[in-house]
Order: sequence, then C-alpha cells, then structure tokens
Amino acid sequence: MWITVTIICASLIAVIFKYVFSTGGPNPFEIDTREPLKPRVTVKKEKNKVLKQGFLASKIPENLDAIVIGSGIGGLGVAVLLAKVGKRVLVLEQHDRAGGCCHTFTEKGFEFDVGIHYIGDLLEHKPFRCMLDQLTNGQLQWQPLDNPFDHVVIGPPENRRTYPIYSGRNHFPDELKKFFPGEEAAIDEYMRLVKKTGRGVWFLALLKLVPLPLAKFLVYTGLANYLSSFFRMASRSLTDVVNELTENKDLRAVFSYCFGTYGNMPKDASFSMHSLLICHYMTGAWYPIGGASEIAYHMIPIIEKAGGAVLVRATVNRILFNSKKEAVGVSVIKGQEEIHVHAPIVISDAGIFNTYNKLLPKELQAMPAIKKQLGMLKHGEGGLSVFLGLNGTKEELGLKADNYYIFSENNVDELFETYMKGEREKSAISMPLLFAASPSAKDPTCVERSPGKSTLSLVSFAKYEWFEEWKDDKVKNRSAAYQELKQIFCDSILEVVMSVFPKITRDKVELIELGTPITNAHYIASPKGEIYGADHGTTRFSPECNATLRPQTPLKNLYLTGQDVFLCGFAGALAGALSCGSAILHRNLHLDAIAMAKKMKSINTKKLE
Ligand SMILES: Cc1cc2nc3c(=O)[nH]c(=O)nc-3n(C[C@H](O)[C@H](O)[C@H](O)COP(=O)(O)OP(=O)(O)OC[C@H]3O[C@@H](n4cnc5c(N)ncnc54)[C@H](O)[C@@H]3O)c2cc1C
Ligand SMILES: *[C@@H]1O[C@H](CO)[C@@H](O)[C@H](O)[C@H]1NC(C)=O
Ligand SMILES: *[C@@H]1O[C@H](CO)[C@@H](O)[C@H](O)[C@H]1NC(C)=O
Ligand SMILES: CC(=O)N[C@H]1CO[C@H](CO)[C@@H](O)[C@@H]1O
Repeated sequence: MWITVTIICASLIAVIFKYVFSTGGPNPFEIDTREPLKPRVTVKKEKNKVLKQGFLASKIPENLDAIVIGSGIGGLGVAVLLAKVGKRVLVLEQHDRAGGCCHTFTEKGFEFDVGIHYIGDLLEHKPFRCMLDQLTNGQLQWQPLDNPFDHVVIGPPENRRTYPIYSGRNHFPDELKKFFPGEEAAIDEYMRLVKKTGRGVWFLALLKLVPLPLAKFLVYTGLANYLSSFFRMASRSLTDVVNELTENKDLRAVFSYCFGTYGNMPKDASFSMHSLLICHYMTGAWYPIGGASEIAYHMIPIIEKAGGAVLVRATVNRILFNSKKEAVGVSVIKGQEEIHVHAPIVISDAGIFNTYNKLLPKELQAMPAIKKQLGMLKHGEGGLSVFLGLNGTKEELGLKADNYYIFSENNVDELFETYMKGEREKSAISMPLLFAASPSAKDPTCVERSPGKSTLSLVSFAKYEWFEEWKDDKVKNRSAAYQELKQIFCDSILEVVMSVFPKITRDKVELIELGTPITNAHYIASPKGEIYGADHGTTRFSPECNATLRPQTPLKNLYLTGQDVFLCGFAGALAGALSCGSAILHRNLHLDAIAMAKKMKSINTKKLE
C-alpha cells in the first residue's frame, strides 16, 4: 500500500515539475530589451498614428502566426510576449482605438482614462515591474501615488469618519491602530490572514499551467487546498472572515474597503480575492506617467517590429473553424463585407462570454464542455463611471494623488444589496459606494498638457437591466428618458463630490459625463456592461472552475487571455496573458519573468558597486 502511495506521489511530483519548470519553447524574457528613455510624445496626432490604425484588408500582414481578438492588456500582453520570440501577431480591436480598459478619451479638452486608477506591486526590480519594463522596452514610466494612497470615507457629511490607508507592511497596520484603539489584535490577525492568503496565489498560476487531468486531480483530492492557503480561504466570504475578527462596524468596513476593485459586495466576495488586492497595494500604488494610453502606445511598436499589426475598428464577428473543430482564423466585419483572416492560433481577449456566446458557430456552442464552462460563471456587476472636467489647478480644487472610497454608512452589505435590488430612480439617489480619484493630480505631465484644468473620475456599480431598454439606441443620441435617468445619478453623485471635496463647487464643473453599463457594452464590448468581466464571487473559485478555467479551450488552437482566465485588474489580466503565453510557448513564463527580475537586480547591484 505505502509503496503504491509513494510511487503515485513521486510520479505526481515529477509531472508537476515537468510542467512548472518546463522550458520547451523560446523565452521572451531571454534578453533585456529595454532601450534608453526616448522623449515623451505628447502630440495627440502622433500618438493616434500608433493607437488608431484602422482596419483594412491591405494592412493585414502575411503568414500570421497568431490572431488576438481584443486589444486590452490581456490581448496586447500575449501579443508582445509572442512578438518577442519572433512571432507575427495581428491584434484586432472593435473600438476606434487600442487599449481596451486601458484606453483614454478626450472630451472638451479634458483627457480621461477608463479603467486604470492605480496599479500596485511596481517596486523596481520586482518581477511584475521588470516584466512591464520588458513588455514596453523600458519606455513606460510610473509615478507613485501619495502615501496614504487610499482614504476610506464613511457616513453622511454631519457624521463623517475618514480613515487613511498607507502602503508598507507595518505602516498600514500601525496607522490603522491609531484610529481603532483596543483593536490591535484584530488588525494584526487581519494582516496575518491577508498576507498568508495572498502569498498562496502561486498555486492558481500552477493550476493553469499543468495538464487538465492533473489540475483536476489536485483540486478534487483536496491537495490544492492542503498546499495553498489561497485556496483554503477562497470559499470563505470576506464578511465571514472580517466579522469573526471584530465587532467594530467601522473597522469591518475598513477591512473590506476595496471590494470595489473586483466588484463583489463583502458577503459575496472571496476572502482570497480580497487578500490578493490588499497584498497588491502593500508595497505602494502607482499611476502611468502620461496617462493610461501610454501602456498600449509603448507595446504596439514591439508587435509591429516582429511583423505584426494592431488594427482598430475591426469587429470580429466569428471565429473560423475547420471540419476537425480546430480554429483556423477569424472573420472581420467591414461595412457589408466579411473579411477572413487566417492563422494557426486564435487567442481571445474578448472575455469568455463574448468568445463562447457570440464568436463560436452554433454547433460548437452546444458542446457540453463549452456549456459546462459557461455554466460555472456569472456575468460580473455593471459599472458606472463619472468623468468630471474641472476649471482649476489641483491646489485650487484640493485634489491630490490619492483615491477615496466613499461609503454612505458602514453597513456595507446591506446598503449595497438594497441599492442593486432597488428601483433605479430610488437607487440613483442613494448610492452606497463611490470611488473617487483625480487622474490629473496623479500624472505630473498633466500640468503641461492642460494647465489650469483638472479631472476627477468616479466609479460605482449599476444594474445592466436599469439601462437595458436603451441599449439599441445610437450611442451619442439615446432617448430623453435615458438622459433624465443619467441626470438623477449625476446630481446625486455631484452632491457627494462637493461634500467630500469642498473646494469643488458647481461653477468649477465644466464637464460631467456619465458612463453606464450600456456605455461599457459599446466601448469595451462587455456583454452586460460588466466592469471586471466574469463575476469574482466565491463560486469563481469553485473546484470545477479552479481547475478548468484556463487559457486552453475545449477547441484546438483557440486560447483565452485576459481577466477571465486569471483574475481581474491590470495585474490579473496580465497574469492571464502570461498563462496564455505559457500554454502556447510550452514554458513557464511566470518563472521566466522572475528569473529576469533576479538578473536585473544583480546587474544593478554590480553597477552600484
Ligand atoms: C472603471 C474601471 C476602473 C478600473 N480601475 C482599475 C484600477 O485602478 N487598477 C487596476 O489594476 N484595474 C482596474 N480596472 C480593471 C482593469 O482595467 C481590467 O481588469 C483589465 O484592464 C482588463 O483587461 P482585459 O485585457 O482582460 O480586457 P479589456 O481591457 O476589456 O479588453 C477586451 C477588449 O476586447 C475588445 N473586443 C471585445 N469583443 C471584440 C470583438 N468581437 N472584436 C474585436 N474586439 C473585441 C474590447 O473592445 C476590448 O478592447 C478597472 C476597470 C474599469 C472598467
Ligand atoms: C475658469 O476660471 C477662471 C477664474 O478662476 C475664469 O476666469 C474662467 O473664465 C473660467 N473658465 C471657464 C471655462 O469657466
Ligand atoms: C437622434 O434621434 C432622433 C430620434 O430619436 C432623430 O430625430 C435625430 O435625427 C437623431 N440625431 C442624430 C444626430 O442622429
Ligand atoms: C483547489 C480548490 O478546490 N480550491 C477551491 C475551489 O473552490 C472551492 C469553493 O467553491 C473551495 O472550497 C476550494 O478550496
């Protein structure tokens, strides 16, 4: 008996090793490709030459190695990884500019990003930073936020409590303790749990790397739970864990404050997902200098240099398959015409729902394996974004390089549930959560680009169904009723903004734009206006989902990348790209990125000596 067990264990370990340390294909992080910093291009026309290359049949490179559907960070990320090993990749984007959630737009002279407010884990010489440096040839620069980088604001104006969130392993809990005397033990225990759980995420990457039968074995035998704290805590809700730690309602809210960054109210959120976010920002928070569009702007040339292209206004309407159910290319709608583009590999960054429900032929949609995967996932909550253009400098308006999570009270679960389930007109005037941040105050180059002006972005959630009836109206010309509903949201949001930022008065507001779930559906093609793709609640980490949601699909030569493969957020979607690249190149790119970081660090230490 023991001999059998030992043999099984030994072969298991051998197989895991084979996949974890496999170095089959070429390594995109083999050589350091950073170039000396070039002067920043700020002229919009020049940037658009890169970001807005319209689709034309004549621009399709020949002999493609792969096609990527969607130009979010998940799509561009895997395209750059493949380009770095000489592959010719075509990225196709339905919007009129590249970037997905990382795109920016300009309205009345104000520039706004859509989906990048702050990114963590960017300390120099750490793997994530090194990887991004390589993916942008060292041209993308990062500006740290202030410390405290987040503020949790709870309660109505007459009884408002504000708690600062600092980065730094000790700084964060030490500062919290000053606000919650007597709660030291709860805070320490919270930190211990968060760190332990967050550290276990390597196992999620491993599950997506090893062959499916092995992943299933690890999950169903409970070995995954045994080996990784991330998995052990994944099925526990944030509310559950936090309520065990303290009776203090404000502290409970502070412990759960950033659930807006993955979109599940604390009682539905997975404690593991939350821990990951807290860990992500523990070493600090950063913003891309020059705005979010710099990300795609510095990645596209690398794809082009290898013979590939990134083309926009290129809506893929279906994926092409041969009779053996192997993906062989895509079809792009151009006017009334369908243009077919062929490649041996098709990668989708369009999200799992779009890919399976919209881009597969009916008979493949009906495949049990496809239906099963879709059945495990839910659409995430719809997003609501407000873009404010303000007359005044950051000093005049009291804006800083930080973020605000504004809660109407500390019973977060209750308020959020009432809001999401409520009637839309009622919910519009009782928003439980608003995220607020000033992109212009975070970006030091904004002063040059629009002197005397500032921007403030706000994010919250909304039901897709509240707006669904107008989804087929023309985007810039929806009905008056839609505008009226938007106005109710805008007015109530503006009230909150003016109370939290007293220097912002009505006369300072030059522009107010509200994006609803149907806006998201248009610009980033999220089917239900989701803010973060598929739902991240505890079921996302169900054993079945844990094991089978991976870059490989049930269809040969069709791969998934981006936030639905790994987790949401810039870093999560990029991890999806790394997992996808690993599957295609047959090597562990996570480890390659870590090895590159080690090399960079040692080179730098030598230089200093
Ligand atoms: C309001 C908001 C705020 C956020 N704030 C932060 C933050 O502060 N920090 C952070 O880390 N993350 C943040 N995120 C999350 C982060 O931006 C996303 O998780 C991540 O960028 C998703 O990348 P992706 O590549 O998976 O998907 P996306 O960026 O959504 O890219 C998918 C692309 O596919 C295209 N597409 C879809 N269908 C087709 C088709 N048929 N043909 C062609 N193209 C198609 C879409 O147009 C889109 O460009 C935020 C997101 C939002 C919406
Ligand atoms: C902006 O404010 C300044 C004074 O602070 C004023 O002179 C100017 O007219 C304002 N601009 C707009 C567009 O409101
Ligand atoms: C906007 O829609 C209305 C009808 O709802 C129509 O009369 C009008 O011409 C449209 N305007 C534009 C610019 O499309
Ligand atoms: C490996 C594994 O099974 N991890 C988690 C997957 O999801 C369930 C909850 O739905 C957890 O219990 C597991 O720990």
